[in-house]
Amino acid sequence: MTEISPLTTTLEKESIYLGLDVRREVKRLAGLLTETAPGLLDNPHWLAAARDASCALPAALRTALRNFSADSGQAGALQIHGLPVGPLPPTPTRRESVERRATVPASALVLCAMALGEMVGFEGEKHGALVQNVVPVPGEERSQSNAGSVDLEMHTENAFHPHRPDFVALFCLRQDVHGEAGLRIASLRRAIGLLSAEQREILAEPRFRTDPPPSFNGSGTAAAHGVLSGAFEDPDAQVDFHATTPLDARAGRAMAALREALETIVDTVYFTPGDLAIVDNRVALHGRTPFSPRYDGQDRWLHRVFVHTDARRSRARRVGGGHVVS
Ligand SMILES: O=C(O)CCC(=O)C(=O)O
Ligand SMILES: [Fe+2]
Repeated sequence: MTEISPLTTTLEKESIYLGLDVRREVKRLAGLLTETAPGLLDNPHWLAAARDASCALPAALRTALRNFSADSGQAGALQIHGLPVGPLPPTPTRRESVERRATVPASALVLCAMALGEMVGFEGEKHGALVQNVVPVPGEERSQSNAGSVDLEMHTENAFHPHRPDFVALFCLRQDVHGEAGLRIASLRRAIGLLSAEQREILAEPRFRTDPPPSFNGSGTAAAHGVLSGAFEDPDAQVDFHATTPLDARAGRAMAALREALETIVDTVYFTPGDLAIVDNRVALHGRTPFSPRYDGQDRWLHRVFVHTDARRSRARRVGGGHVVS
């Protein structure tokens, strides 16, 4: 039997509250970016300015982000409270909604994301936009996507994709009026000790398949893969409990055990506006509790971005070296 050693991770804080001076400075930097030509998030000139501005973030915030990107800790997630949001229009209700304009909240999110690595979008998802809206959409209530409002099953983001994000950042602009919607985060680092060595070995074997959603036009791998990979004592996860299929009965039982272990340690985050949650998509899964949208312009509204720590690795899948992964 393989020996299981305790994990040593170093991140001290899972949640940080920005002080007044830091808030003011982030707001000032975000404000400058709203005025930076051409004022469009997906534009390379604007992104270059945002990358520079990210380096000027207050040291306390920059340090927290840098340490988190080096080691996301037992929680595999970081929450930052107190980022600027400002006055908002009604919550969008359209499908595939994205933010293209350099607004204050989008700029604040980009400033933080750029401190972790390079932002990417996916061609098959929301037109490759870097900043996407996570909003409930009428008619999509039951969909297993972020447009739905039923329980969203725990998943690795874009689990099927060889260049799935390293980090997923979700920034709250508006919470739902009933306060029901919660982002659920489950760290594999907290769950792994609840599994037997045999279950972990099965989970690491290519006995699972994750199909891409139809919008991705068959890109990605439908080849069999392990749900766990890398270090036995601190593995990476690749699983979506809606989209991943075990290929035999023992694999199915091991996957069910993993699901139960994750449910034992899952955390639920109820946002207030200005809260940012960054999930390390390699070691933590996320999902969402059900909620009751009203489609009255006051529904829950998050911005979402994806980050790669090493953009070079996906170069063959990014046309022209841009930020959209195919
Ligand atoms: O709505 C949420 O809190 C999370 C939705 C989600 O999984 C996502 O946008 O990737
Ligand atoms: Fe997700």
